[in-house]
Amino acid sequence: MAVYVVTGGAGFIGSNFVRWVVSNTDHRVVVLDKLTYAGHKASLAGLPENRVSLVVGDVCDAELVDKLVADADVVVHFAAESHNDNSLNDPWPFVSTNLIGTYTLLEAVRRHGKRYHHISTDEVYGDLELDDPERFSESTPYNPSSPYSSTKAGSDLLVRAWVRSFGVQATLSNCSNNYGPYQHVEKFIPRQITNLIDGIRPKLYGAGLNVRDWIHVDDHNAAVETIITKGAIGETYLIGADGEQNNKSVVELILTLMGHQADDYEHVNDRPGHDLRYAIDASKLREELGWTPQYTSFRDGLAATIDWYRANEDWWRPMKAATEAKYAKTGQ
Ligand code: NAD
Ligand code: TDX
Repeated sequence: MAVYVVTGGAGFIGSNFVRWVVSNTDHRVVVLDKLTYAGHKASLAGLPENRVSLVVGDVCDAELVDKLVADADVVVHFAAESHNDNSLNDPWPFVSTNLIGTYTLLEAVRRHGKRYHHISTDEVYGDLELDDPERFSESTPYNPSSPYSSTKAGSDLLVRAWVRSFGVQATLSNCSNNYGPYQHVEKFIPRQITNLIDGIRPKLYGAGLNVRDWIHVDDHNAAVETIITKGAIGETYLIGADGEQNNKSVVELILTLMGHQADDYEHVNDRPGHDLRYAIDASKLREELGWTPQYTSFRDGLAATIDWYRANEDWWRPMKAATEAKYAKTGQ
């Protein structure tokens, strides 16, 4: 039994990680989450109180972070400002949480000699051409495009420097686009599902030819636990499940699965600086640590996700109107 401090554990991937840890290990979890617009107590509902507790606070609060890290065995850092579109409207929270928050945690794990796992994204590598045979690997040079991805890239570099300069016991993972339950309705897949429930047509940025490499959130989280238990200190592991799809085909599949005509969507303003394609080569994780994804059918995973949003309107309804009001301002 170990004590995990999970930052951002009330967000999408973090809350699914907490559920995964409760179901698959005997660890205790202390969630540190600021409960921003993206964090919800409801995402942790029903979890056993003797295994999971929530501390509402900021990863930039050095005193609080120090206290929690002192009592932890492992720190898993999910907390971030995570949405590219928001980072284009107001970059400051991204600089603060993603960079200063990571710095604050690193200083605490350094002081207390604790194991640290850093959650990051494939977006740090920039984007690929549609016809590029290469995919991102651990040796791809960093080339981030947006305020979001550049602050994530900066946070990764802080971790690497703290490993090399101070001997911090850290691992890093960079994952592709996640889908599954408890994802905020600002993100692509839940936005389209909840739009359709509300009788609104799905909205594709630009021509919809941009490609994302989809992975189910439980596969991401199983990989994270694998890296925490089996990964080599100082190493980076890319996480992906060979799930490349362009946005148009994802929208067409959502429409079909929800009983609509596949072409019943609309094109809206494109995202400025919109990355064209992400694609992950996860050979190192598969071959060195033996991880394999369990969700092999995107269609089945998406159908289950649609069912979840249909059954859990109480969870997403409170955030829907404000999210769409924000998009209306940019014509998206
Ligand atoms: P999310 O926006 O759903 O959740 C972020 C959580 O962090 C929220 O609960 C929020 O309240 C909390 N938080 C934000 N600022 C905080 C602060 N200053 N102090 C404490 N808590 C704070 O994000 P997500 O999609 O679950 O992403 C989680 C992590 O995974 C991020 O680091 C992100 O970069 C990374 N990631 C996400 C994806 C994806 O597809 N969503 C893919 C790869 C990597
Ligand atoms: O309404 C939409 N229409 C649309 O076409 C929205 C919200 C998005 N899109 C497009 C933009 C992207 O090409 O869909 C794709 C996915 O968009 P997002 O869900 O915003 O994800 P993305 O920008 O790819 O970033 C995600 O994956 C990597 C997460 O939000 C990041 O946190 C993660 O690092």
